[in-house]
Amino acid sequence: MSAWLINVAGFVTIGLIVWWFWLSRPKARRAEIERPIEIVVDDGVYSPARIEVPIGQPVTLRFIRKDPSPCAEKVVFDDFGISGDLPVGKPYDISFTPDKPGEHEFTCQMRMYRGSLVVRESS
Ligand SMILES: [Cu+2]
Repeated sequence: MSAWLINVAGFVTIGLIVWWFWLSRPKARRAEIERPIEIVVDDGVYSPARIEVPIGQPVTLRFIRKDPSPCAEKVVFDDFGISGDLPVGKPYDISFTPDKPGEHEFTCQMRMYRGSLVVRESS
């Protein structure tokens, strides 16, 4: 009876290990993709000004605006119909899933700040 129980416990443990690895791996990959990409807004430029992301994967862009001038207030992703009002000195996240390949400009409202989001097609 006790040997049977030990066997069951062994199988349960193996099952848990398999389950853990199968489930934890995709999660780890996801976490990497969803890690925010930080973009500093200061002195008339976005840094970095060019960001590459894979197509069809959720992405979070974290804007950190240091420039208090009203020029830097908005960020607009024309091609995706997304815009945001950036607070000064406080991170502001824009999360979306880029579904259009190619290079997409993002700018401030007056198009003085300019950056580009490059959406790579999966190979
Ligand atoms: Cu501007």
